[in-house]
Amino acid sequence: MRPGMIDAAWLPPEAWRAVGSRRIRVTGSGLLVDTVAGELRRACERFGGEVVRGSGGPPCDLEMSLDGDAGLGAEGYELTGDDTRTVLRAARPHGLLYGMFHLLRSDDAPATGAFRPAVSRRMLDHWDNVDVHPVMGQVERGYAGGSLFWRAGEPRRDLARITAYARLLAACGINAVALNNVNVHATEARLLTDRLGEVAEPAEVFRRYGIRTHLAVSFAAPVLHGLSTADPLDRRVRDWWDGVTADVYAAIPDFGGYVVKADSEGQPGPFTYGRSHADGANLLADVLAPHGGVVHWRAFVYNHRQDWRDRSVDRARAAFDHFTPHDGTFRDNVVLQVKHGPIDFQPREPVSPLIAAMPATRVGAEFQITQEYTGQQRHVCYLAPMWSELLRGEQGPAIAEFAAEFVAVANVGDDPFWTGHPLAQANLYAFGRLAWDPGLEPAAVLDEWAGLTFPRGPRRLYDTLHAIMDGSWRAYEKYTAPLGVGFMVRPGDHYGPDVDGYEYTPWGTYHHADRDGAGVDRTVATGTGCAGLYPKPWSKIYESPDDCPDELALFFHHLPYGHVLQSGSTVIQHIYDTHFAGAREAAEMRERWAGVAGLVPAATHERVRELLDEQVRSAEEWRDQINSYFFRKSGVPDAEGRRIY
Ligand code: GCW
Repeated sequence: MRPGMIDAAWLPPEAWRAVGSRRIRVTGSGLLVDTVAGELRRACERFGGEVVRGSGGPPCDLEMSLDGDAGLGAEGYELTGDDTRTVLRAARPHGLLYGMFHLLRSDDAPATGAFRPAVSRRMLDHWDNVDVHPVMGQVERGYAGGSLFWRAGEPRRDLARITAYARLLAACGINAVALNNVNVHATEARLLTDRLGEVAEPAEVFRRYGIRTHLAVSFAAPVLHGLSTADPLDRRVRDWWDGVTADVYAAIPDFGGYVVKADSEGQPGPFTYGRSHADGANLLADVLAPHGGVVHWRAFVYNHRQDWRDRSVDRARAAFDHFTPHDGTFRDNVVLQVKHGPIDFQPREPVSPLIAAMPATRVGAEFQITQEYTGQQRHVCYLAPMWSELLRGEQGPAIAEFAAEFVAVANVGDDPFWTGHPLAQANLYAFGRLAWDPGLEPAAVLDEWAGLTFPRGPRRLYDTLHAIMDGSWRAYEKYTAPLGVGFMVRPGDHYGPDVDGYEYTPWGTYHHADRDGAGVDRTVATGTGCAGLYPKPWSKIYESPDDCPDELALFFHHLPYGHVLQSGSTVIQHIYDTHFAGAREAAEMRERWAGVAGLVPAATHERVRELLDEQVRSAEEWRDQINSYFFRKSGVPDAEGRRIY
C-alpha cells in the first residue's frame, strides 16, 4: 500500500458498481437524504448511472422515497420490485441510508422484504486518549496504531479519514459512537468543557451518516473543574452538570449522552460520597433527559484489590451483587452497560448472570471487538461465532432476549488497514451486522464482508477465507486457557501465555490448579455460588459437573485431571489434545493463506502473511507452556506420547 493510503475495507469503489450503474430517483430532503444522494451520485459518476432528485419525470429503475409504512420505525426500510425495478421505501431518512447499504451487499439481486434493526442503539466505544498515556498509549488496548481523533494531546482534525470511517460504520449499521476512553484522565475530562470543540467537529461528520456522538466522562468532573465535591445529591453538583450539559447540547444538538465507568479499577464514583450507583447514574440521567440524552453506566465493578487467599470473594459475582439490588431504581434514560461475561472479555465465558437479572432496567450488552484477550489483532480470530452463541443463548441465557442495545469496544486506529490485522476488519463489520440482526449466521456475515471487501474474487478466495476464519475463534480457544478457566495471560499487556501470571495477584482472575485438578468452584453446594445466580435451567446445568457444557467446565468447577468430560476425554487429555490441535490449526491457516497470493491486494496479503508467522509462533508457545504446566502439575503423561517439555 502506498504511504498515506487508507484501505477501503468493505466499501471499495467496486462495491458500488451494481447500484452505480442504475437510474436512481431519490425523493425526500434533509441531511441524511443528501448523504444518500451524494453517495449514489459519486457511484453513478463512476459506473455510468444517474441520480435524479424529487418526484415526477420518467420512471427510474431504483426508486427511493420516504413514503414507507410508519411501522418500519426510525431506521427500517422496505424493498420491493423485480428484475428490472427496485423500490426502496422508508418512513424516516435513516431507513434510506441503511437500505442503500443493503443494496450494496446484496449486489444485483436485492432480497425483498421489510428490514428493521433488533435494537435502536448499536454503539461503539472508543478507548482513545487525548494525551498519550504512559502505560496504555494513545488508545487503551488498541492494536491498530494511534487514535483517529487525537495525536499526542492534540486533535488530529483528519476529517477525510473520519468521513471514511463514518461511512464504513453506517454501512454495517452502527449508529452511535463514544469517542474517548472510559478511563477518563485529567486532559480528557476537559473534552466536556473547554475542549468540547474537539468532540463537536467529528460529531458533525458522524451526524451526516446517522451516527450520534457520545462522550465518556469522569464522575469527578465537577471536582476536576474546581468544585469541592462531586456528591450526586449535592445541589451545586447537579447545577454544574446541568450547565455543562446545556453547553454540550448547544454545540452538538444531537449529542447522544455520557458513558461512565464509576467506582471501577480506580475510576471515581458515587461510593466516595456514600451514594449508590443509582444515585450517580440518575443524577446524569436527569440532566440529560430534557435534551434527549442517555447515560451508559458501566456495570464493570469489582474489587481489584482482592486477597487471593480468600476464596469466598468471586469476581464473577461482583457485577450481579452490586447492581441487582438497584433494579427498577434507574431512570428510563439510564442504560446499564454490562460486559457479556461475568469476568472480562475472555475468549470463553458464560453470559454474565447480571444480564438476565435486571428486568426493570434498560440493559446494554457490551462486547469487545478490539482483541485484547483474543490475539491482539496479531492472530486471526473471527469473533462473530462467539458473539452469535452468546446472543442466541447456546450455552446460557440468550443475550438478545434481555439486552435492549448492543455496545462494543472498537478495534480501529490510524493503521492503513484500520484494524492492524486486515482480517480483523471482519469483526467490526460483523458486530454491526449482528447488532442489527442477532439471528444472522456468522458464516453468512463473513460472506457479505468478503464479497464487499474483495469483490468479484474467485470462489477459491472465499472458500479459503471461510476455511481460515470460520473456525479461528475456536482454534484460538484451543491453544489458550482451557475449558473456560480464562486468563493465564501475561499480566499488563495481556498477550501470550503466563499461566500463573495472575494467580497470586489482587485481580480476582484465578485458575486454582494444583497437583490433583484445576478450575474455580463456583457451585452453590461447595463454591462461591455464582452458578446459582442464573435463571433455570442454567443454574442447574452449571451446578452439575456432568451437565455443565465442557467449554465452561473449569469456569464453574474445580475438577480432577482424570474427570471425564462429556466429550469422553479426561480434563488432562483434553488439555493436551486441544493444545496440539489448536497450534496445528494456526499452521494450517498460514498454509491456506499462502495459496491465495495474487487473489487479494499485495499489501493485504503481505500484512496477513507476516502476522500469521507471529500467530503460529505464539500458538506454539501457548501450546508448550500450557501443556508443560499441566504435565508438571499433574504428572499425567499424554496418552499419545507427544512432546511435552
Ligand atoms: O478489559 C479491561 C482492560 C482495561 C479496561 C477495562 C474496562 C478501559 O484491561 O484496559 O479499561 O477492562 O473495560 O474498563
